[in-house]
Amino acid sequence: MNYPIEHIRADFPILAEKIRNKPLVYLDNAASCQKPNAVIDSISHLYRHDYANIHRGVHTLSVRATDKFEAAREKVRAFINATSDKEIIFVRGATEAINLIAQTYGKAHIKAGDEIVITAMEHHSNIVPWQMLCEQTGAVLKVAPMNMQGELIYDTFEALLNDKTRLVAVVHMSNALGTINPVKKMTDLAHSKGIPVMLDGAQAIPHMAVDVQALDCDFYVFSGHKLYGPSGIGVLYGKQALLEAMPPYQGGGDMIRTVSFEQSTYAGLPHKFEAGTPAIADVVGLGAAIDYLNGIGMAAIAEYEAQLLDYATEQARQIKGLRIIGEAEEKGAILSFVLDHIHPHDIGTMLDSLGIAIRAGHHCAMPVMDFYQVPATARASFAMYNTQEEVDVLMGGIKELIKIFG
Ligand code: 7TS
Repeated sequence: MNYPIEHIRADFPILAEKIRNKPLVYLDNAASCQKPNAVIDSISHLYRHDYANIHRGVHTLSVRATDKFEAAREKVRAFINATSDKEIIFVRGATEAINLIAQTYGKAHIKAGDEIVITAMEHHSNIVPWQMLCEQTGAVLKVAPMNMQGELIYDTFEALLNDKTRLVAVVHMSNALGTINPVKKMTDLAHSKGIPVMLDGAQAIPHMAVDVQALDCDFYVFSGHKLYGPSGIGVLYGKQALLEAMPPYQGGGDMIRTVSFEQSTYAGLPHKFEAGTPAIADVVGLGAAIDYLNGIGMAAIAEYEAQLLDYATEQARQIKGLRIIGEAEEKGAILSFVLDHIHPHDIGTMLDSLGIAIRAGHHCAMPVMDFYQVPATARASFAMYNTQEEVDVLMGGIKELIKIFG
């Protein structure tokens, strides 16, 4: 395949950094991705030339900043193929989006005895907000199990859906295992029983083309910082009719139509859910990230990363004493593993001394660690700018570690 890897790498200035006198090998992309010049420059340009608060002023700078902000919303809409930009709500990240859904949609529709279905491979941010809602309402959280490969046990998921189920909230791609869930099939099944579906796309969005109309999900959430954009900004997509019917999340400026001491009325979508001054420059930066990704193409990125993951998996399987955690048939570019007799934190620290950044820990998925009976894993997570040579450096580092400590 003709993938412009050298051009892409040159677009990310941080990739030229030396860490401990070694070329940086950045494999912690599931935690956060690095940013291309296009994103960094768009933020700098806004602050240098076009910055003011949005939606408020009639003066030129405010109009310019508002236009750029709203243009970014349209870019997000097109990127996930939402029907209308009223369906694109800017929030702080996937975490805030899920909390928003729980505290607005959830509080309005979920009562004592109702059930919410998640899976065994959720990130804490798709567990705890639902537990909080259950505490507040008396609803019950149900967990669809997975097998040892880290795949959802579909039949059990199906059996969990009943006339008490009010919402299915499922991760599209697991951050701890890489598993890609059959979310279209799951959504169709839930809809056939009249149950709405929220998808946590925090990990999926940088790795594949996402079409919310094709998926037919009711909500889709993701963070900008895992999509080569800035941190502190994320997206809640919701079907317009659902969002219209939901009460607001936070009150304040920008989300109102009229305010008096007796009563306030709320703005229409999307502003109803965007109280206060947002992360203006970061939204513009997210728009620049989307332009950048469109220039390469999500299909090309997905194909390239699939090859990279296959290569890494093949190499890892040849290392004695290495156990891969998460071997789903459908898997994104994440390689979680443990080594005999070496704690994941020591793996992380030792690899750092070689300039290799991975994450070691529970990855905010403690129930997944419990399932595999490990305290933590080491996780190499790949992005569109990683290379086979970097995989080789990682594998060389692991082999060295085993030689010294194993
Ligand atoms: N959902 C999934 C599947 C995630 O992987 C993460 C973050 C979140 C939600 C929350 O995203 P946030 O941007 O709101 O924090 N995952 C990770 C990770 O794997 N390592 O650091 C953060």
